[in-house]
Amino acid sequence: MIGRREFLRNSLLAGVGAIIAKKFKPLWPSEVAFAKSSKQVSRPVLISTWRQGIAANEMGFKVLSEGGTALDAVELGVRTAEDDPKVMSVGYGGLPDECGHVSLDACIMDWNFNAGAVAFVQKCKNPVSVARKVMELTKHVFIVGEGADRFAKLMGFPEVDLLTDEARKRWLEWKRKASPNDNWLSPEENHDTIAMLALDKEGRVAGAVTTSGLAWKIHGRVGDSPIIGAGLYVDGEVGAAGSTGVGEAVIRTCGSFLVVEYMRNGMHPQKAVEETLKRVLKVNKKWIDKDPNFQVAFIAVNLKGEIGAMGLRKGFQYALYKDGKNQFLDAPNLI
Ligand code: SD4
Repeated sequence: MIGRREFLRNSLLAGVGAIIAKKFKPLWPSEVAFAKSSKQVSRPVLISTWRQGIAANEMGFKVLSEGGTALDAVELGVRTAEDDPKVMSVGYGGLPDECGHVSLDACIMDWNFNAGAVAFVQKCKNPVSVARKVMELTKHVFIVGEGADRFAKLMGFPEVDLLTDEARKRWLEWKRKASPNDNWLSPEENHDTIAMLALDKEGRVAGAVTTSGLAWKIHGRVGDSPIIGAGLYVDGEVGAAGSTGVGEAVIRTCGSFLVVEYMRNGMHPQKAVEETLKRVLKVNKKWIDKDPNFQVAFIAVNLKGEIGAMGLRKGFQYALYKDGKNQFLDAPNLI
């Protein structure tokens, strides 16, 4: 048993030690926050946008359980949506542009700032995997259009006609009703891009986004989804963020990058997505005020496994795999 005097001496020394440590080895605010709550670390975590996120998370968890990394989890996770023709806003079966052509956009990013992206892909149903090939096998980040289809073919991806009978039927109906007042921006017809983020047990974080973009868009239009910093951003020392909704609004604010920067400065992911949506609202107010369907939403995760999810308007839903449970949840909204 230690005596009172020894106890006081020890506490004094510990106090002095702490002061010296503080003086000579400053902790950054994020390190302090991490140290304070490191006991609450929860891994793995998978978070994906909209209903198709449920299947994506299931697949992502399977991949992680079989020894895959966070990167493998997001790639194979979002492919479940790309392959499903019933998901009419992603991959095969996606709704076409105003000319009846389906064009796909996707990107992927890992915890070491490696990134790959493709846009305006018209012949391959798994653009996320083509994006991963761009990331791993080339010195480029972003390949678009004919070049992206050519690259996909070279990489051995089969050529596919992406327009299903159902999507064509919907396009014909839209054309019949189309008016000169359409602004091509209303996400009413589809708002189900999948963005997926994963944090694996080892603390590696990665993300992927894949979409057929806004339905009936102008031929050649590309949104935020394949743009690193807009539709997705990952920083291995901080966390990751991804978006869904009207891409133009996200591009104008570098949305996902902003979420990650807010987290870097110590914000909880929930606060980070909220602050970013406030910025989106401020910058895009003139368009948002005019259109009650104008939706933008973000998801985010930090290295402790804390998450954020929020929509500009009511209605945004996401799937969260955490602590062994895969749940489908309603996100809060800003306005
Ligand atoms: C885009 N952000 O092309 C995509 C569309 C989307 O949910 O997310 N829909 O602008």
